[in-house]
Amino acid sequence: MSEATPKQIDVLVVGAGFAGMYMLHRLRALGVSAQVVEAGSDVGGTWYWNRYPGARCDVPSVEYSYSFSDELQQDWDWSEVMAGQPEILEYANHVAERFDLRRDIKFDTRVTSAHYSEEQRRWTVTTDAGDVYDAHYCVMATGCLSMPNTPDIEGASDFEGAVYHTGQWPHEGVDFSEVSVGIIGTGSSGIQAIPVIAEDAKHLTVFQRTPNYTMPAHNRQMTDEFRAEAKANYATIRQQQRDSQAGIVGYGFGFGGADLIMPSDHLLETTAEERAKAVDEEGFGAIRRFIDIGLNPEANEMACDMYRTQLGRIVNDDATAEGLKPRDYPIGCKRPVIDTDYYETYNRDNVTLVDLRQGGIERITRTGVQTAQGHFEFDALVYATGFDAMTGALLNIDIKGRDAKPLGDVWEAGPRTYLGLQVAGFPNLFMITGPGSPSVLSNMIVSIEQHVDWITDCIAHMGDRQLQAIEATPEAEDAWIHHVNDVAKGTMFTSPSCNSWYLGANIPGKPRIFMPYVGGVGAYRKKCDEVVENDYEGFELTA
Ligand code: NA7
Repeated sequence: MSEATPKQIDVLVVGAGFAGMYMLHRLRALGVSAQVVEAGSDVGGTWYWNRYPGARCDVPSVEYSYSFSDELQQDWDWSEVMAGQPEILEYANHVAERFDLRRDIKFDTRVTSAHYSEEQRRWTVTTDAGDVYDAHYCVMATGCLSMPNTPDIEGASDFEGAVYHTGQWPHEGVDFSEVSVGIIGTGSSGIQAIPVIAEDAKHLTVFQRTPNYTMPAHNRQMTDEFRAEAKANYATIRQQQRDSQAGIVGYGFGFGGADLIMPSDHLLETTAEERAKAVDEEGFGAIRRFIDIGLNPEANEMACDMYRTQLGRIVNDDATAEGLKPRDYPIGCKRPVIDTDYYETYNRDNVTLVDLRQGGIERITRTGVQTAQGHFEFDALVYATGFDAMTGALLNIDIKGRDAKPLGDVWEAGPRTYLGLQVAGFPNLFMITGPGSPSVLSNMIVSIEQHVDWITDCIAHMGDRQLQAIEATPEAEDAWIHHVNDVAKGTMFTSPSCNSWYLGANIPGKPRIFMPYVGGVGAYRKKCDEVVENDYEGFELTA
C-alpha cells in the first residue's frame, strides 16, 4: 500500500460534508492545491449517511445553510421551515455542482492514517485505496456525529432478520409494510424515525433505555412571502447568527427576530397554580419561557414536572405514559430533541413501548430481543443507538504527531485541544468543529464556516510570511481546557445525573469529559479573532 508514489499537495482535507466542501472552496480561492478524501460515494456527510425515515434538521433551514455566497442563498428555495434529509442532501449536491467541487474529491475512500514528519514539517496521509498524500497541512472535516455506535449486545449476530442502523441507512430506502420492526434507541434519530416507521410497519416495538425530553417541532411548509422576507434580510440574519449563543436566532422559524425565543421569566417565582395554568394553556411550550430552568436544579425539576403532566395528557394508556416519562435527570442535559407526533404515535394500536428501566435487554435472539420483562419478536431490527461523538471519527484514523505520538495516547483521558482547532504536538493539523469548540452545541453550519474561514486565513498568513509550521502550545491548550471545563461547570450539561454523548457517557469505557464549548458561538468567535489579532497567541509559528 505504501508503495504508491506520494502525491504532493498543499492541503489534504478529510471528509466532504458541509465542512469539507466549504474548506475546499476556500482553499481553491486561496490558490493552494487541495485534495478532499471522502468515505461515502458522494458529498453531504451527515445528510449522505442518515437517510432513515423521518430524518430532518432541527434547525430552521433559512439558518442551517451556507452564508458564504449571497447568490447561493438568494437562488436556493427551501420548501419547509426545517428541511428533511432528502432536501438537505439535494442542497449539498447543488453546492457541489455550483462550485464544481467534485473534481477534487476522492470518493469511496477512507483515510486510514496521518503521520507527521518533523523533518519535513509535512503530513503523510494514506487511504484504504492505497493512495499516499504528502501534504503540508491536514484538515480533519470528519464530523462530530459520524462514527455510528452499535452497542455490543450479546447474541446480536444470532438475529435472522434484516438489521439497520439509522446512521447507515440503505440508499434505496426500506419498505416496512407487512414487516414487524424492533427499534433500540430513543435519541433524536429514534424519536424522528419512530412516528414514520410506525405508519409503515405492521408493528413497531420500541426499546427505550432512557426516555428523552422532546418538544413539538411545529414544522410546516415555508410560504413564498416568508422566503422572500428572509432573503431580503439575510445580511442581518447571518450577522445575528454569528454573534449569538448557538448560531440560531429563530428567524427561520418565522419569529422574525432573536428576542422572541429568548426565555426571560423565572419558574421559581411562580405558584403551583400558575404553573398548572401555563401547561393548560401552552402545553410543552410553557417550559420555553423560563430562564432559570437552565441554571437552577429546583426550577429544572419544576419544569420536568410540567413536562410530565403534559406528556400524560397526550398518551392515552397510563402505563405507556409512565414508561415514557423522563425522570432522574435534568431537562437540557442531553441534546434537545424536537419531534413530530412522537407521543401521539404511542396511541396507535401497532406500537408497543418497552421501558427498559423495568428490566433491561438480556440478549438478542434469532427472532427478537430477550429482556428481563420477556421476549419480544419482530422481523427487522433498527439500531437508533447514536454515535461515538466528537472524538470517534478522529480516533478511528491512525493519527501520529511529533515523535510518532498517537492522538489516541494524548487523548487517553479525554480530548485535549486549543480552541477545538489544534492539538499540541500535532503541527499543521486542524480540526473543523473539534472538541473544545461550540460545535454540537451550535448550528453546525455557522461553526463550520467560522472554522473554515479561520483556517483559510491562517494558511494564507503562513504562506505570506513563508512560515512552515503552526502548532498550539501546551500552555495555551491547558488554559483553554481549563476554561472549557470552567464554563461547563454548574450547567445542566455536567449534572452528575446526566449521561449524554456530550460527556461520552453513551460509549462504554469512554472518559467522562464534557467535550463541546458552552461559551457560545459569538464569544468564541471573538476569542478566535483576538488570537489572530495578537499574532496567533497561543500558537507557535515556525519558519
Ligand atoms: P443518541 O442521542 O445518542 O441516542 C441513542 C439512543 O440509543 C439513546 O436513547 C440511548 O439510550 C440508546 N442506546 C444506546 N445504546 C443502547 C443500548 N445498549 N441499549 C439500549 N439503548 C441504547 O443518538 P441519535 O442518533 O438519536 O442522535 C445523535 C445526534 O444526531 C442528535 O443529538 C442530533 O444532534 C443528531 P441512553 O440515552 O444512552 O440510555
